[in-house]
Amino acid sequence: MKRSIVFVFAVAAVAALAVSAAGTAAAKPSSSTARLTILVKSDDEHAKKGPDGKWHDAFLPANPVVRAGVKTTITFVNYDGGAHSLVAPGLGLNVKIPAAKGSTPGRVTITLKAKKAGSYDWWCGSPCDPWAMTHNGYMRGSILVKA
Ligand SMILES: [Cu+2]
Repeated sequence: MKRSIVFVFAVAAVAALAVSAAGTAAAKPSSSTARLTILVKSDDEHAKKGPDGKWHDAFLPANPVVRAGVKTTITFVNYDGGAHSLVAPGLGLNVKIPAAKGSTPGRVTITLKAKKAGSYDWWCGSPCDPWAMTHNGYMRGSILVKA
C-alpha cells in the first residue's frame, strides 16, 4: 500500500515537471523560430574589458548559441559610430552592420537557419579595434550551433 502511494507521488511530480516545461516553451517564441539580439559597442562605450586592463570593441555576446534546424532572427544593434561586420564563412554569413548615427544605433536583422551542429568561427571584417579583432570574445568569436 505504501509503495503505491509513493508511485502516485512520483507520477504527480513528473506531470508537474511536464507542465512547467510546456509553460517555459510557451513563454518563448514558437519552437520553430528563435530571436537573438547582439549588441555591438566600442571601447568608448565600455563594451568589454580585456585582460590588458583596457576597454575594447566587442559583440555582446561574441559567442552566441543557436539551434540547428531552427530559424533564428538575429538583430545586430550597433552603438558605435563606426561600422562593423560579421563574417562567418561556415554559415554563409557576411553581415554589414551600419554605424550609429548620433544616439541612434545602426541596426540590421538577418535570419539564420544552420543545418549542421558545430562551432563556427566568425570575425569582424571591418577594420576597427586591432586588439579586439585578434581576440576571441571581442571582434571575433564562434557561433555555437547546438543539435
Ligand atoms: Cu569590428
